[in-house]
Amino acid sequence: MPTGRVIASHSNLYEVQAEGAVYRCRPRGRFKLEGARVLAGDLVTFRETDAGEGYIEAIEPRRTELKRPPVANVDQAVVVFTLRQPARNYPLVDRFLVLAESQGLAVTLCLNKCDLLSEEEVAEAVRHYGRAGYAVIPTSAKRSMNIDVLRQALAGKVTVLAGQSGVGKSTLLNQVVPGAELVTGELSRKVQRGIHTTRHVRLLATGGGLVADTPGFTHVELDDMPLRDLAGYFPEFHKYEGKCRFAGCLHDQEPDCAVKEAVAAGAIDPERHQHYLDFLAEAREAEKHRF
Ligand SMILES: Nc1nc2c(ncn2[C@@H]2O[C@H](COP(=O)(O)OP(=O)(O)O)[C@@H](O)[C@H]2O)c(=O)[nH]1
Ligand SMILES: [Mg+2]
Ligand SMILES: [Zn+2]
Repeated sequence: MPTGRVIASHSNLYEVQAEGAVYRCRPRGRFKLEGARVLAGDLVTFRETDAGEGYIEAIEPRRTELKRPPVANVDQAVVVFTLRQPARNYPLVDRFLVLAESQGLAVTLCLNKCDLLSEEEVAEAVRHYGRAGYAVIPTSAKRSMNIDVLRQALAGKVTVLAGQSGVGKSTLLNQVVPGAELVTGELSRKVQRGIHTTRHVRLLATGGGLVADTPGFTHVELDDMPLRDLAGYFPEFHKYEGKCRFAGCLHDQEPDCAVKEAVAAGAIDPERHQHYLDFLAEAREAEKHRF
């Protein structure tokens, strides 16, 4: 039986891409009994019944599984941000980064709307996140700047774009994937408010890779995040792991904390550490209400 990749999910109908052709497939009835659901991004075995149609017989084990949007086997998140229209919002950028890290995704940042920013502002943002261990691709969808660089970053991988509404995710994707024809701007916001489109996910093909046409992590609360895991989602903290006086140090009020010493010495950015503390407080609060 042929194998393929689910590139789109509708209510109970899936598009499976295999060797350049697309098959419209329904899942086997027993999936429902077993509580299994086919997701966009799944690698599946299917049986062709009619020309271009078939049944999904088996789902391969998933490497990763995102809830919002529901996509399997995502390799990376590209977190898109800007500094104007909408204004700089690093607390939110860091939240997207933590969500992506907690899902085990590789992360690249994309600083869009560079046409609205000075060279110094772009350099500062690249340096800020570079110090935290992230690559930052400066783009302007409006001026078609560095679209090829972004396209290269997506090649051969399954990617979701994440980021605040209005930063230009759909506009960027329209440039990266010619013919994508995603709705952008005010109109897209109206459509989003009106209907729930999250169950309909489509992966767009680009350079042997796939990119989700719905934004990742639309739900940005850190509800279920265990306190102790949070520091692990800040890559620049990693090299201080195990160097604090107390085992299990949360890098908050504890004395002789290697992370806080690194902040004081200028090796870790204080704003990033502050956002870590903010998220920690939020996770503490959520933990209280869990029992
Ligand atoms: N100046 C400028 N505007 C942009 C750029 N990219 C997108 N926009 C505009 O920003 C608005 C929001 O874009 P959209 O792609 O819908 O953002 P999304 O919510 O992240 O998908 C639209 O009016 C776009 O035309 C850019 O690089 N420069
Ligand atoms: Mg959009
Ligand atoms: Zn510590």
